[in-house]
Amino acid sequence: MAIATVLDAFLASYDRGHDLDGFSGARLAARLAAIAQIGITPDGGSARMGFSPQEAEAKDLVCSWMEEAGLSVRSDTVGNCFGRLPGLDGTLPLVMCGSHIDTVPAGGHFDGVLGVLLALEMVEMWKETGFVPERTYEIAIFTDEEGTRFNVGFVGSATMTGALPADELKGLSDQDGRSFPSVVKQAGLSVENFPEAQRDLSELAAFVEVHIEQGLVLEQQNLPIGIVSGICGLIGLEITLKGMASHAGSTPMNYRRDALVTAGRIVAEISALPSQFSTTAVATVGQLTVFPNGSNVIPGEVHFSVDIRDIETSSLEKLSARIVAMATEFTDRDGIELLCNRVSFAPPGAVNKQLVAKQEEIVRGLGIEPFKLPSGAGHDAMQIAPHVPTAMFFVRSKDGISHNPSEFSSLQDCAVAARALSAFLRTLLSRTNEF
Ligand code: HGY
Ligand code: MN
Ligand code: MN
Repeated sequence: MAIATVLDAFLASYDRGHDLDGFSGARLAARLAAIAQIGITPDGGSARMGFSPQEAEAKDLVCSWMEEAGLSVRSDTVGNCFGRLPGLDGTLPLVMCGSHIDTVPAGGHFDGVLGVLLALEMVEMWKETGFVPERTYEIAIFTDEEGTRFNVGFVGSATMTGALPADELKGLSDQDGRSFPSVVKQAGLSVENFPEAQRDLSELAAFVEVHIEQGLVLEQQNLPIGIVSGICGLIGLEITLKGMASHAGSTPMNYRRDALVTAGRIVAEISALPSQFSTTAVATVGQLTVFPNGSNVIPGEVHFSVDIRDIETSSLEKLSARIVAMATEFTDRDGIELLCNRVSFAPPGAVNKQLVAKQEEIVRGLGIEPFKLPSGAGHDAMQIAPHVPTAMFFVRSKDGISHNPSEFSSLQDCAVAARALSAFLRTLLSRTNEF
């Protein structure tokens, strides 16, 4: 759907009766539309790569709203932005809530953005209802969650936790050969200063992220929101096959070392493997480039990505190992050279059981059946979960579509998510709650 359609539909079908507890559907819709305009693509999607001018512009816009709402705003050396609402007792560990606003190359308007805007909507709601938190409340906009440019995701959140040392980033280059340091330098940052963004996570009592589900489960359950029971881990591989470029016309078929034919066999087999390991395992080849990429040249070299996910580390690792073994088998048989690099790894994210129980109570209190579901998608929350009690809410995705301009969640469902998030955070922000 083109942006006007998505966002017109967003507000047009909204019943203002859902404007409860200080929530304003019109304010959320206007802000989502304003961000959607930044990096809009010809087909009405979003293109705001990490460290791009578009991501920076969108972060600046949200930071201006945070300042207008009376928050003190800062950004760290990796480009994460934080808006702080001081609590009555600043000595207590704080509660953080947030997500990301960078996108995949032709993404939608809700992935990450909804979580950031709802984190800010809390402050607006609490101003209207006179709620003052005992603990400090901090909104986070994590930079480069998608990792679109360098195929390493969660750069902002993983740098904040210390899970991603700057040295692992310095050697990266994008598809145009641009180095990571030079790209972040253009964004006004220096990878040398990234370590200063690492945070003492004992300052955080809890982390909460609201995100669109990006799947079909809540729609099938006919529920507006769900409670995330765990976040799939992921392994990223980069594979290069080297054959022999040669003339497409004069080279007999049995005399070829065609890297693309072997790559095709491997890609097809990758799609068949996950079900042999678990019902939640998935594997995707999302990027593939052919060299020299001439219609009359036998492909000499092929590069492709493999994105592997599962909720359990053991099956995730076994699937990854099987994919590498299969690729080795196929390339040996075809006389093709294989280079395989593991470029990213994020362990499965475990949410906090006590927080989940509190979420269930809150959702039930809204008259909605609490429903727990795993996240097949990765989120900044999975970087923080090993260090800080963490919880996530999901908002229903229309037709389960995401990473696509047609990504859509209804404003009604967002209003329900806002009320659940507000009630949940108000519990966490009281001094008496220890998790
Ligand atoms: O890839 C993911 O799961 C997320 O969208 N970064
Ligand atoms: Mn995403
Ligand atoms: Mn996301």
